[in-house]
Amino acid sequence: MGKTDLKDKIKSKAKQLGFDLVGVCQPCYSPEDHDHLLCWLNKGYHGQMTYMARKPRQRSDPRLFMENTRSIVAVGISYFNDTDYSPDKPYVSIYARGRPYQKVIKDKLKALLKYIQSVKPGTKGKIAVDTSPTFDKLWAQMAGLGWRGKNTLLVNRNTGSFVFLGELFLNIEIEPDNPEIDHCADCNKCLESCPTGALEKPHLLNATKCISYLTTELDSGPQNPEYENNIPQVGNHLFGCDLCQIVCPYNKSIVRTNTEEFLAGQGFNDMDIDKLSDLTETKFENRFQGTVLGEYGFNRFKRNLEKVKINLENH
Ligand code: B12
Ligand code: SF4
Ligand code: SF4
Repeated sequence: MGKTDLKDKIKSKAKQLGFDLVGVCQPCYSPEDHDHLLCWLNKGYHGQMTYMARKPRQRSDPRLFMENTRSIVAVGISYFNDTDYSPDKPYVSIYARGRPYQKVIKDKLKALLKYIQSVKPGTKGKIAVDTSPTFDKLWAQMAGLGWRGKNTLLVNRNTGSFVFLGELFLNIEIEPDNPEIDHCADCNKCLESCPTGALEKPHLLNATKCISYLTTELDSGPQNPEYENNIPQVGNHLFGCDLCQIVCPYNKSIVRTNTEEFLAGQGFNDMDIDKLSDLTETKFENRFQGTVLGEYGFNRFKRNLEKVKINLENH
C-alpha cells in the first residue's frame, strides 16, 4: 500500500471514530518552539506547573518523545456547546462541562492505532494528549489542522478554536499534509478581551496571570499568596476561562459538537450564585459527576466559589 493510500484510510477511519480534524506531519524538531519554551520557563510564566519544566526539549523534538518516530497523525475534536457568558453570573468554561477529554481522545486514538496495525502490521505507535510532554498545538498546525492564533490556541477556519487536540506518533512513513498558515491578520480581539493582561503580546501567555491557571491549576494550599493576591482577577470565573475564544471571529458561526461526551453536563448556563453556595458535597457530586468540573472535586469548587462570590458582590 502506498503512503497516500494509507493516509486516506487513516483519515477516513479517524473521521468514523468521531474526530473532526485529522492530518499528518513529519516529526521535525522545532528549535524556535524550543527557544520560546525556554524563554517562557525562564520568565517563570509556568508558575506552579513544574511539569512544564521537565525534559523541555522533548516537547519540540518528536524523536525524544518516541524513538524512531517517522510520522505524526494529529487529530482534533470539537467540544463547542452553547454558552451564555454574562459577567454578572458565575461562569464555568465549556471545556469543563463535559467528560474529561483526555480519556475520550485516548480511547479513540487507541482504536485508530489498532486499525493502523491491522492494515500495516508491525506498526508501533505512542499516543499523546494534553499531559504528554509534547506540543499538541505545534503538531496540529504542522499537520494542517489550523494555525496557532495570537491567543496561543489552535484555530481552524471551520471548527474554530473550541477543539481538543491529540496525536499518534508512528514508526511508519505516511504522506504529510501541508502546514496551515496564519489567518489572524490584523485582528487583536483576544488580546483586547483578556481581563488580566495574561496575553502580554501575540503568542505570549503569562500563565500565572491567566484565569484558567488561577482557577484550575493553582493549588491553593493554606493561604497561598499567589492565589489570594489574584482574587479580583478571577472575576466571575468559577472554573477555566473562555474570553479570548468567545471574541474570536472564527468562533462566531461554529456549530455545537456532535460528541455526546462533551454534551453530557447539564445546568451550566444561567447559574445562580446562591443556589451554588447551598450545594453540599453530595449535592455537588450528584450534579457535576463525570464532568471535568466534578473531577476536580468539591474543595476546589468551594474555594473558587468563595472568590467569585466576593467579586460578584463588589461588581
Ligand atoms: C500548560 C497548558 C495550559 C496553561 C498555559 C497555557 C499556554 N498557552 O501555555 C493554562 C493552565 C493557562 C492553560 C489554559 C488553557 N488551556 Co491548556 N494546555 C496546556 C498544555 C498542557 C501545554 C501548553 C504549552 O506547551 N505551553 C508552553 C507555552 C510556552 O506554549 P504556548 O503558550 O503555546 O507558546 C508557544 C507559541 O506561542 C509559540 N510561539 C511563540 N511566538 C510565536 C509566534 C508565532 C507566529 C507562532 C505561530 C507561534 C509562536 O512558542 C511557544 C512554544 O511553542 C497543552 C497541552 C499540550 N501538551 O500541548 C494544553 C492545551 C494548550 N490547553 C487547551 C485548552 C483547551 C485550554 C483552555 C482553553 C482551557 C480553559 N477554557 O480554561 C485555556 C486557554 C488559555 C489560552 N489562551 O491558552 C488545549 C487547547 C486546544 C486548542 N484548540 O489549542 C490544549 C492543546 C490541550 C489539548 N490537548 O486539547 N493551558
Ligand atoms: S483564558 Fe482568559 S485570562 Fe487566560 S489568556 Fe484567555 S482571556 Fe486571558
Ligand atoms: S481573536 Fe483574532 S487575533 Fe485572536 S486568535 Fe482569533 S483571529 Fe487571531
